[in-house]
Amino acid sequence: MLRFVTAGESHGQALVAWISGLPAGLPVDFEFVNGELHRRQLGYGRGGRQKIEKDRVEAISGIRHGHTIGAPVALRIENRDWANWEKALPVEDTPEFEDAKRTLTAPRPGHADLAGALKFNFHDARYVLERASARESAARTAAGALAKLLLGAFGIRVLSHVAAVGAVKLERDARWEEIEAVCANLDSPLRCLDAATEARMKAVVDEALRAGDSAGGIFEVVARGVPPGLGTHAQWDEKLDGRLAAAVMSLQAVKAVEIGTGVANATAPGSTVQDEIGYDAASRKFTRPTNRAGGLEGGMTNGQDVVVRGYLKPISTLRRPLETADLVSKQAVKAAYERSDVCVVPAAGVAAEAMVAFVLAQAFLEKLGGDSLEETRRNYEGYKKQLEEF
Ligand code: EPS
Repeated sequence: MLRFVTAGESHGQALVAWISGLPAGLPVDFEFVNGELHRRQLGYGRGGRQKIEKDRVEAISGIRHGHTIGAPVALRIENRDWANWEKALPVEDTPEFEDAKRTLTAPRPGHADLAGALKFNFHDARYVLERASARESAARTAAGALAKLLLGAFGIRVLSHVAAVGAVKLERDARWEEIEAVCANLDSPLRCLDAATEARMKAVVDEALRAGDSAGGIFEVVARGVPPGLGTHAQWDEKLDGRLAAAVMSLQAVKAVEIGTGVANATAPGSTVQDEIGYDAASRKFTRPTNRAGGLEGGMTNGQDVVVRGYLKPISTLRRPLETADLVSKQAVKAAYERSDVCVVPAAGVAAEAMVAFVLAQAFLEKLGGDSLEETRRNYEGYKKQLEEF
């Protein structure tokens, strides 16, 4: 069973990802993994932290001589900012550092601060926010990069672009080639396909920065080359659309997930929503003129591109803070402000690629997996033959 978990606080020593269930024999291209980490750090609207961090992964286990060995993989990403936090967040109880503590008692509406403080009985939200921070998504991106390498071995690719920042939306469909190009362009400010729209998106970020506010938006993840039949209709918790939605929703600040054109479909007549089915005798494949289903029908992939959108609320740390109640005094105060990003839609999109890739890799291995890459490849070739002969 392919799975991963992460550990690490935003300003602790490091982030860690533990991945289990990868088949043996998968070549691990660390340049690719580090490239994914770099992509996640980009984006117009990032704060000062990204000038400190230069995320790179170190593999501690499960990879030898450049290949997975069928054992759990542990990855570590150093937090360079730890040097500035050693006294504030020491591992051992060090009373001499008491004054260095950076307590946070004015919970930010929308952040995990208050719910976490109540849950764990902390009168300082520091420990809660350290783990709730979206910094954790760097570890997910590393785990997802391994999933991408596995999928890539079978011709499956997962990319994303930014479909909205604030109220400024890309008002047309994205072609795969455009998504490829914008992902390859590391100088793209917001990973938006359309230059004029991107300029208006940048203005939204500028205005949020000027006003001490923050901006949300929408990212769209697209997976190409996914064979039909991953996931299943047969059991609620195995339906792939539900699993993808949970994975993307679990990313920090994502508050809604859409598959294909799911939102618009809800208010349109059924005849204009379903994707009609054709057959191309030459390629011996079923075809669709449209992909409103986002590549998923009945909880299974149908061979079309898998399209998942995430809706990100604006970041809850505001330079012009909202009203809150102090955790200790219970008095009305302004919410805490500490260094933060203003807009993270492009970064969240990269983390969402990782989540989508990981869930697709899970479903792929459930159907076709073997203990080694060669065994998985044999299974995949057999399935491809079945599809060709259908
Ligand atoms: C975050 C607050 C900021 C972000 C951080 C997420 O960190 P800091 O408080 O250190 O400035 O930059 O995201 C990352 C560090 C990252 O790598 O994505 C938060 O509170 O969620």
